[in-house]
This record gives sequence, C-alpha cells and structure tokens, in this order.
Amino acid sequence: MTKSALQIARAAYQPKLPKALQGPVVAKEGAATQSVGDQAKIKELFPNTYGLPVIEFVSGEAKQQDPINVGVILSGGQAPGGHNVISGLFDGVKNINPASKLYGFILGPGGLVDHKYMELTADIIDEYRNTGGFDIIGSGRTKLEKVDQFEKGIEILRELGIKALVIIGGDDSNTNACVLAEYYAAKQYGVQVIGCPKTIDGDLKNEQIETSFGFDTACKTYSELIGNIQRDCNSARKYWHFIKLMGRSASHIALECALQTQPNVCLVSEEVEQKEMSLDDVVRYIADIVAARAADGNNFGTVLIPEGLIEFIPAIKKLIRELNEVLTDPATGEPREFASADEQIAFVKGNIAKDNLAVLESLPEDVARQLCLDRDPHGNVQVSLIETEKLLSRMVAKRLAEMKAEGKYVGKFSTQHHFFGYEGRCAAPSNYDADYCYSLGFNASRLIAAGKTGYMSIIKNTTAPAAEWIAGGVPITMMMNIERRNGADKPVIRKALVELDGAPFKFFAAHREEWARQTAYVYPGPIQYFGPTEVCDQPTKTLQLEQAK
Ligand code: FBP
Repeated sequence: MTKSALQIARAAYQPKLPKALQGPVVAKEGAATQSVGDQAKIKELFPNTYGLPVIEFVSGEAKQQDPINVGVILSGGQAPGGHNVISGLFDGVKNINPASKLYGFILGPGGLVDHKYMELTADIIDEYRNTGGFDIIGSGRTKLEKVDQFEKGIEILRELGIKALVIIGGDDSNTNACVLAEYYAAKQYGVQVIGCPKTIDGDLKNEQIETSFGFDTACKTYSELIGNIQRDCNSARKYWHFIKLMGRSASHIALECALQTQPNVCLVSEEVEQKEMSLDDVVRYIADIVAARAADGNNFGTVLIPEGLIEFIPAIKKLIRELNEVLTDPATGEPREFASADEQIAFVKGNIAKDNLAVLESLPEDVARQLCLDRDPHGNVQVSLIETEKLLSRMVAKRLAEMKAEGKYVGKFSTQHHFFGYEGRCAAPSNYDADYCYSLGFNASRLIAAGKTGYMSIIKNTTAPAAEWIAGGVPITMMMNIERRNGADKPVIRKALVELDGAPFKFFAAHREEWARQTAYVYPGPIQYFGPTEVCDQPTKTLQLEQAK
C-alpha cells in the first residue's frame, strides 16, 4: 500500500498515556451510583449492572496475569481516532500478557451476530496506528438488542475463547453494550462488555465523560474548511455561503466551529427549540442579518446550520414524534413495511393528526418526504439527507425579495451551499484525539483486567497535559433514562444537547452580534501534528470553556 509522507511520519508517533496507566494499576472504587433518570425502572431492567461505583485507576503493584482473549467492535458513524482505541486496546491486552489475543468483528455489531471476525495481529495494528477511519475492521449500524443476537454472539465468543468485548460507539451503541453486558451477566456467561465513547457529534458527554472521541478532529477539520471559505468569501465579496454541519441531533459541532471561525450566523437548534421559533422565524433572523450587512455594503457572509435543526423546530418535532409512532407496527414494535416510498407517504398522511398533517404539508416536498421515510436502525430521522442549507437559502432569498419590495433591503444575494460531515469523520486524528483514543483503548484493557462489565472507559482532565489525565470507568447504567423510541419506552443513554446556560453557548451568544455585522472571521488552518504545543495540542474551544468554569 502506498503511503503519504505524513502517514509514514505519523505512524511513528507514540500516543501519550496518563501517568496512572503507565505502570501497574489498582481500581479505586467510589460510592454506588444512580441512573440520571427513572431510577426504579432502570434498576429493575439492569439488576446485575445497576448502581456500580465509578472507578479511578491509580498506580498499583505489578502482578502476573493470565492471557485474555478480547473482541472489539466499531459501531455506528466513523470518528477520527477509532484505530487508536484499537491499538491502545491491543497494547493493553498484550501488556497484561503477551499471549493475549485481540479479535475484531467485521463491519460493526453485525459481525458478532454473523460470526465475521479477524484476529488483529501486531503487523495489522502497526499499519493503522494514528490513522483516521474505521477501515481496519469496518463499522456498521446493526442494532444489537435481541436475545437471538446475543445468543449468536456468545457462540462465537466461546469458540474464540473471548472473555471480554469492547464496543466502540455512540449513545445508541453504548446503550446496546449495556443491554448486552446485563444479559451476559444475568446468564453468567462469563463475558464482560466494555464501552468506549465515540461520536463526532459530541453528544455523548456528561459529568463523567468530558467529550466523545472524534469531536476534536472533526470540528478542527470543518473549521479549517469554513475558515478557507470565509477567506474566499472575504476576497470575492459576492457570496453568502450556507454551510450545514453534521451532528444528527445536538448542535455541538456547529457551535464549536462557530467558536473557532466566528461566522456571521450560526444557528443553534437547542436555542431554536427553547425560543419556540418557527422555520419562518429562523428565516427572518438570517434575512435581517443579510440586510444589515448589505446596508454596510457587505453582500457576503457565512451561515452555519446544524444538521439536526429541522427536528428542533417545535412544530416539526411534534410532527416527527407522531410520525415515529405511526411508522411503527404496534404488534411487533418493528418499523412497518411498505411496498414503496409513495405508499409509505400516503399511509402516513392518512394516519396523522390534522395539525401535524398541516405542518407536513407546509414543508417543501423534499423535506416532507424525508421525514416520512425510513429511520436508521436506531429509529432516528436521517437528517443528513435533508438539504437544510438549500431550504434555508431559498427561503431567505424569498424573504429578502419581500423586504426589497418593502424598501427594507438593498443588496445582492447570491448563494453557495456546502454540507460538511463525511469530510471530517475519517480525518487523521489530531494529537488530542490520537492520545485520548489510545488512552481510552488502553484503559479499556485495565477495566477488563479488573473484571468489570457494563462500564464505559473514561479519561478525564483532558485539558491538562496527558500525563495528568485521569483514567477509570463509569457504569453505563448511570447515564441512562427511559425515552420513547420507535413507539415504545426504552432505556437509553441520555443524549447531551448544547446547554444554553453553559459556558460555550454563553461565549458565543455574547459575541454573535459583533460577528454578524462585522467581518470578524478567524482562519484556523489545517490540523498540525508536529510543532509548537499551542498549535498542535489545543483541545476544542468547547472543552476549554467548559473546563474553565
Ligand atoms: P454516530 O452517532 O454513530 O457516531 O454517527 C453520527 C453521524 O456522523 C451523524 O453526525 C450523522 O447524522 C450520521 O452519523 C450519518 O449517518 P450515516 O453514516 O449512516 O450516513
């Protein structure tokens, strides 16, 4: 395989580990924990994995340990650093005992069920250290939730002598990891299940998890691109760029990119919901900024749009809730099957309440269609397929025409559209993600050696130098509550949305008027791997603002 010069140089990078993980460890246990919501129900559903303590690893005595076979699964959307989680895990299990083995299940959780796997040897691992992507074993979105899947899984785990499974995934995948941990514990199958917090969306975080891996690199990659666009835009001074940014639900990515690049407009879905804004309100907000800049002679600008915006507009949120119910077969709890998309849409229209139908019919046809069509395996609307950037720019153009007629706008409005998502999910991990991921993987091996199950690997204090990072584990049940999914109440990890009283949003809100009117762009440039620490090792602005509290 031909490699780029950067790939060759980067392969030699040795990710940093927290001091506590650099030698033998002992698990220091905290007090018993509770779930974030619906405690009684979660306790009842997870009798074997509920209430466990948070763990911190501290230096301990070296002891002889038997070899252990471990399996690993990459689940859901790609996120930079996945290969480093696996290489950290590999180094960790080999450090427990060089005869330990690591097996990777192919193309996500489906690989466990279908018995598709490969042994990850040192030669293979070395090819992937510090690289982006999930291609070492591939990823997939198969939802692990049924007993027959768990039973198929245990067959292959037994065949390979695997005693622990590490699931690298987002909130949905870690919810499944917890269900699997509970099932295997209840059945006394002797297989531990450990999760790792992955997702570029940044919405798997809480008191215990500072950030999900991949968020840092993805945001820096998008911010580089946004900065480049802003320089182009400030050079030609003739376009408004509408830029949609990935992040299925929460607006963390859009907010972080705004903090890094200071665009003219950045929408934050959580604020749109809190202010109960309609689509028209959002359009007017943007159009007023376009008009104000035009009055200053600036017929150009940038608008950042979080991918999940549509779902947060209260009327559309209510509509989606009913669509989710209607699209689920109450007898099986499974999605209803339709012969064609048109049949599906007709069924939906015939079965939803009048007010929701009115909202659906008020939407542009392409958006309405996407809302009515299939969900992903976890029941989410596939928002990445909705072209919100085009929808908004069309509507803003219409509003500006009205304003022109009313004498409230004089200017030119030419647009360009972008969607940044896939461009950043497999970028080579930043130093932060390279170190953080390697530590998460290595730490997972320590949770395994400590005999834990139903835990997520955690690394904290990550705005400090890596040596001072804190390593440990948090019981997954601690993050759970009951939510309505696919027409049923289910235990799930609570998603972290942007907090409007949190430091990152407050900083943004305090500066956005200035950024809207002035051209205050920041051009972050590409991620740097070698060079001064203030250039190469900065965590996200979100994390810096959150940790400064
Ligand atoms: P995960 O939550 O699995 O990490 O995936 C997140 C994400 O990258 C979202 O930002 C995006 O909406 C979605 O995946 C796209 O999914 P797909 O890769 O299936 O197109």
